[in-house]
Amino acid sequence: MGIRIGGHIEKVNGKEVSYSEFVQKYMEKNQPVVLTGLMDDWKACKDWVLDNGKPNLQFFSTHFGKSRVQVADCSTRDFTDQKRVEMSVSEFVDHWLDNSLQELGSALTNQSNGHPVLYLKDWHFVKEYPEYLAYTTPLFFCDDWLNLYLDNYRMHKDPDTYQANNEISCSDYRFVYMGAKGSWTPLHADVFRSYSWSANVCGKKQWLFLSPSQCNLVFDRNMKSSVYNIFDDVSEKEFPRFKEAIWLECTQEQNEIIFVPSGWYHQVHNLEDTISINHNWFNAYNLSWVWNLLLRDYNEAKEYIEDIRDICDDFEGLCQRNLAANTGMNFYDFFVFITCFCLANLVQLCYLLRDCKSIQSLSSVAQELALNLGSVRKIVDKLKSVGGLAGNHGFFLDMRETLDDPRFFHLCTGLERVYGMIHKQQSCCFDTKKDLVDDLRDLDTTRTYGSQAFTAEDLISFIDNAITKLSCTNCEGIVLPSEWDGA
Ligand SMILES: O=C(O)CCC(=O)C(=O)O
Repeated sequence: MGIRIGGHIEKVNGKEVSYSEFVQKYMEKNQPVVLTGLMDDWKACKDWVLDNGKPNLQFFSTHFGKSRVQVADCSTRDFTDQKRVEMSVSEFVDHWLDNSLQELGSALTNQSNGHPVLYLKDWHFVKEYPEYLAYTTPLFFCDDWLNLYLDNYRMHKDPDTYQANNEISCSDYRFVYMGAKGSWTPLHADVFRSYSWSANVCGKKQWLFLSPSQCNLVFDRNMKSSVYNIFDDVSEKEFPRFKEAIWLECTQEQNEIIFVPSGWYHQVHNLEDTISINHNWFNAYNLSWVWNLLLRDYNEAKEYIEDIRDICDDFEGLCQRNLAANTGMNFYDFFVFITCFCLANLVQLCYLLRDCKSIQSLSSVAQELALNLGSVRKIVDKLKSVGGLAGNHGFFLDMRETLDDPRFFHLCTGLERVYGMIHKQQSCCFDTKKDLVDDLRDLDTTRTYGSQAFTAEDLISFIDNAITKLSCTNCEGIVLPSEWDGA
């Protein structure tokens, strides 16, 4: 029995959508959409595609052939994913070209060539070739805290498992995918329950989506494992409610970009030889998805080792280590991450409000920063309510040290550039690092509340105190998000 298709994904011309419309209709409502018209000037669309619309594989061998990449064999399974091997881009291209030739021969004799379909995935192309500007991230996807953070910091530092050669693979969530017709990606929801966008430089993809409200339907009775391939003959005994699921379908053509919202399960098939560019990201609008996943995975990690609690010296520490290994970050990593963004948003807010004389002159950037702070505060409150940082063995963010850290300065200038672009406002440009740091110091917040955020309570006090002080000096200026008090 096939799957039930309940509808298709909306397609709109990206040039006719404003940023605030995109936020309201898609990011806030967590709805998928396909955007056209946003890839006109991409170098990738010229260099990577032949006149007949096929991938220019020779270009990859010539210019990027030595890169080591992860390649999935689409006919194999490794738990929830396909088996992967590492090879060079040249080897991958040779295999692809070989296979196409044999495919042609087999088509003539009406036989399958029996070769595996390989799919190059998760290639950190931008990190590896920063000078080659293959594309520009469309404005809708620029408020990206995840990649901005990873451009400056590591998400999880574990001295036991740290490997220098792992640098690239943990470095960011900006990828290139390349696969021949027939390559595919099994059913999944994205890492950290981030948003993602995926742009077809050439080729065509079929996407099948399941909304988060129906995701329980693809799980087994124990809610432990999910269906791998929705086109398989899925066992009713194992997945009793699978047949109730109603899917949304989309055929994504060349030069179209799909926005994948948080927590939507999806399966993807390359209907033609396809190259795509793909980012994962999160920001104030989907931060709660990240937190909810972390909490769920933490509870699972804890339950898994519950029977050794009594003989464990540091049970909580072990839970957090396992959480980081399975999910890619733990509560402490997340706490340091949000504290850092909280500080960066405050720094910018201080800077903008310094010269603000009245509410009229308060920019939409400042409103956005206040909204971000409100969203972070809400999450910190949730972290507090589950006692999420109990047993914190020295994981904290020293705010004063952070303010002096060049990496933090880069993060702030990155954030400032993004909101300047989004709100089409003249970048105010922190003239010097000193400017930026002095502004927050002027607020006296780090002095009053101490400089180190160890606990969720510390961070809440810090945010509230900073906002109160800012509101006193620029009173009517800041319009706090309505849910500020009731977090
Ligand atoms: O294009 C693909 O094969 C998979 C992409 C994907 O799953 C995603 O962007 O989340």
